Amino acid sequence: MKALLLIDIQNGFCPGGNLPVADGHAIVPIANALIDSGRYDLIVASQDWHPPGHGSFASMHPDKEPFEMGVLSGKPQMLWPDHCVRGTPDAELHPDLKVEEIDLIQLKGESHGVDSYSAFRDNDKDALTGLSQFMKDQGVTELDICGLATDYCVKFSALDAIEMLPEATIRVIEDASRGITPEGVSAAIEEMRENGIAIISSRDAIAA
Ligand code: VGL
Ligand code: ZN
Repeated sequence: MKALLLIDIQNGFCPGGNLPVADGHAIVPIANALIDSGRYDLIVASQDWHPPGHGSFASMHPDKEPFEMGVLSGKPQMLWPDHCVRGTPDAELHPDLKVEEIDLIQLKGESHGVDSYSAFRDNDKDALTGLSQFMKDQGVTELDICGLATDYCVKFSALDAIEMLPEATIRVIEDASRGITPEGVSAAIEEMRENGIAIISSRDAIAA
């Protein structure tokens, strides 16, 4: 059972969005090619889906600016611009993404007091989204992950996948992902490799 997990391919993370990733939109045709490849039995897309005034927003922390560190529920937290507020255009999947082929949408980041980079569980590793159990129930043995952003939600989803789906091979599709900073991306790729995640290209994913 081969699955594709598309992370947060939302307007908010594309140019023009509230937390834009450079060239974020450039992955949409690649994601669509993966979707159309016929290689995947199951396609899941995650959506960052914050309530207004989410605790990860710098606007909720007096004297803090976006991209500064702050504290959320007693833990260090990178503070972000207000982004992907549920029900707003910023939170919608990119309009060109082939959503009709997506089997399941996994929302995340809905609790005020904790951020959720991973599509599998909150950052404090406490509350699960249910996606790992769903994938186990579906018998997923191979999981390819891509999307936005490589150095945050893609990385944390892949690291959780390795831990929470021990039966599955986990691969991250590098050219179908983009990151917030170049240094962050290099460090994330290294950390994922060290943890047993294969880093591949979309060409490998479609061919193999
Ligand atoms: C993300 C920062 C905040 C992501 C989500 O999708 O990588 N990054 N919320
Ligand atoms: Zn977020």
